[in-house]
Amino acid sequence: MRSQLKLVEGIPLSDAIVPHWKKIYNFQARPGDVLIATYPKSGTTWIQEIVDLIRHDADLEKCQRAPIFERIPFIELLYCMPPDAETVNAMPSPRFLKTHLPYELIPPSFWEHDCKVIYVARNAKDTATSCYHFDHIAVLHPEPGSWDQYLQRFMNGDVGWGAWYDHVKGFWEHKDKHNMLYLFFEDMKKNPDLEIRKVMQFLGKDLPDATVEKIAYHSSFNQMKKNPMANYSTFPKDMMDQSQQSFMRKGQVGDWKNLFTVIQNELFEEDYRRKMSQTTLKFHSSS
Ligand code: PPS
Repeated sequence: MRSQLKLVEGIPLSDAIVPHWKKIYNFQARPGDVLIATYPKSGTTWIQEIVDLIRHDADLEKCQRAPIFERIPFIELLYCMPPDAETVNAMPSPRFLKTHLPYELIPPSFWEHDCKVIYVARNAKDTATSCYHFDHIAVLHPEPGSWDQYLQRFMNGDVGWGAWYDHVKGFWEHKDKHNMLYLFFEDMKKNPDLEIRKVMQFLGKDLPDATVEKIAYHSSFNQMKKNPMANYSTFPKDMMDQSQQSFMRKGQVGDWKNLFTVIQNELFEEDYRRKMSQTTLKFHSSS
């Protein structure tokens, strides 16, 4: 059964999440917890794998102890699929957690405890492209419809977790108020070692060059695609049907060019300029 979207504080969320919203918003973060926050399809799983590798000094056995969605649980799903809230409450500190919630909806306990937040942003057109492909296989999202219909909904923010524009700007504009590292998917592609070092430094880890190289290798697209603990192949099939298309789809910058028509691109750019005109946030590969 496909999810429908329902509004929470004006943000469309899956109707699998909405009945549990109060409990999710009241999630009790603990001092030392680290939150990975992203808009969907922006490199969440990639940064999760990097963080887990850093945390375990690139010990592969430890990093293959469980699928990524168990190692770094997704707080919005704690009341509709495993790992559940009880399991997450029993995890030793520091816990590493994932969310797609926009800045305004982050459970306040993360800010109260000054938890570290790692935000990864991906350029709008590749994000829309990845979301569109993913929505064909992910039951938690409504059917995407045609690409043209989907793109319109993306531009209107009528998609799960709301408008990309508000999401990336929300964290960007508040990053200096918090213990937050703001990264870009495109930078991670261009120079993974450099971005891995930023994460290490943020997490207070000092690892030798050889370990950084090992982390970059094992978190590369090709290695993660082959790794059942990173590629979602163990995720319930009734929630994500990878028979037609893999979760680890292409992992590229600029794949939007294979989907946007010239006219769609022009309309998108015009709308983008309006929505992003008041921010200092700039993406390197959005055109
Ligand atoms: S989710 O479901 O929102 O948590 O998805 P998320 O992990 O944020 O995003 C999935 C997209 O990220 C790509 N990906 C990677 N790209 C490059 N390198 C690595 N290691 C990597 N891991 C995941 C994945 O392929 C999805 O992007 P697309 O463009 O669809 O391929």
